[in-house]
Amino acid sequence: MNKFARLSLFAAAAIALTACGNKEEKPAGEASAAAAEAGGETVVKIGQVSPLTGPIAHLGKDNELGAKLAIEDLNAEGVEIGGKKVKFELVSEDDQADPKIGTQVAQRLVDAGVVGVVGHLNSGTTIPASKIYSDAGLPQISPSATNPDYTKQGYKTTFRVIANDVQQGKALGEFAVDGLKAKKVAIIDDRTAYGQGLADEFEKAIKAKGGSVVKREFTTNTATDFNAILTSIKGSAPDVIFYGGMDAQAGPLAKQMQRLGIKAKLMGGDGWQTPEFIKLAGEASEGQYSSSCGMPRDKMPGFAAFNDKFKAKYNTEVQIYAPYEYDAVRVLVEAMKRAGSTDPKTYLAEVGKTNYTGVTGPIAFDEKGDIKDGAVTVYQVKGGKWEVVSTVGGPASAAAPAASAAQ
Ligand code: ABU
Repeated sequence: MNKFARLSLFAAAAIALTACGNKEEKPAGEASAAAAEAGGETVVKIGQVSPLTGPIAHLGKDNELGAKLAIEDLNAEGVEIGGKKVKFELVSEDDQADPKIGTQVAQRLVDAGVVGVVGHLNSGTTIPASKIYSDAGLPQISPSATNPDYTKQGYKTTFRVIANDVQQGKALGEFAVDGLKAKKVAIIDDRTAYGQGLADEFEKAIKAKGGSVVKREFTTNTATDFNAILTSIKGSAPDVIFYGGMDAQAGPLAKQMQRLGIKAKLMGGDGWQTPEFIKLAGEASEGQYSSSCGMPRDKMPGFAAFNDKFKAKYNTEVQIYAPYEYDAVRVLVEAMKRAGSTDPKTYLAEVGKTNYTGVTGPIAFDEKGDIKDGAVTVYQVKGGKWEVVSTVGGPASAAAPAASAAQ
């Protein structure tokens, strides 16, 4: 090989190495826009995050299946964006309901080139992860995180498709005093962003209504023995015990209340308005109250069809957030369609302009990214099933009369 040939070879190798380096250094947001082209279809990745292992894995899997169904439906329908056929791919991550793992998997999704994220499930993971998505310019829609702080951070990328805990805590507090005529309440929370935040809002509402909080106790989101707390609460003889947390704790808590002969009603929020609570609490679930941050299922325009399809495909019942997760995926894709682009830099602005009726009802966002006209529905377990008691807020057609003497 002569000197000129050796130099040419060296130059070619240097160019090739530079090209490789450029590819790896491409920012995650741009990598996502450069979605892989396969057989004339552009593959577009959407991320979802929820706890797929641990005490609330049943809820995390419910969310994941909601997203999976949306992706399957979209691919079956065939979607064109900006004149190109698009195939959607779900990239699902397990954050174990742990804030630290939540940020790690958020970064993994950014690096994987997703163009938007549906999740996380828990407020405690959704809030810290939102900075990572905001820095990457990725729209994030939570189907379930209800702590108000999520959308208060000033990010342009944060959205949620359910009512928040300011609305939920107020609705529950007012229901306890006006509906159940409770004068004395005891409050327990799991010290998570959700459980503690909701308990704080409930306490505010109780006090605003003239009720009194006779005990405030706390536990953790992995505890299963509440006997010491309940024994201390029993002495204060509350009318209602409020639990801010998830069904994995609310179930055993209800059972232990019954074993200790506590007659107070147990009340809480969307974290345990689930079939799993009834399963875990057994007969101790009967008569207890909790709420969801949405309309009753029979008032949701698409729930019946969604439920049939979900059960037929996955052979399991909807826990709680799957339809909201389904809608969240659809909201992202509708925004891409309107923008004519799957590039988050281009379609992000369209997410905020959403005006879409999904499975769960009308979805539009306020300036912070919270759903407009969010509803809160209070339920009671009757005959081993959750029955609607009353709905506050939401589209006018969804409102049900407030129960004044439900017991
Ligand atoms: N909204 C209840 C469960 C999720 C959360 O906010 O932590």
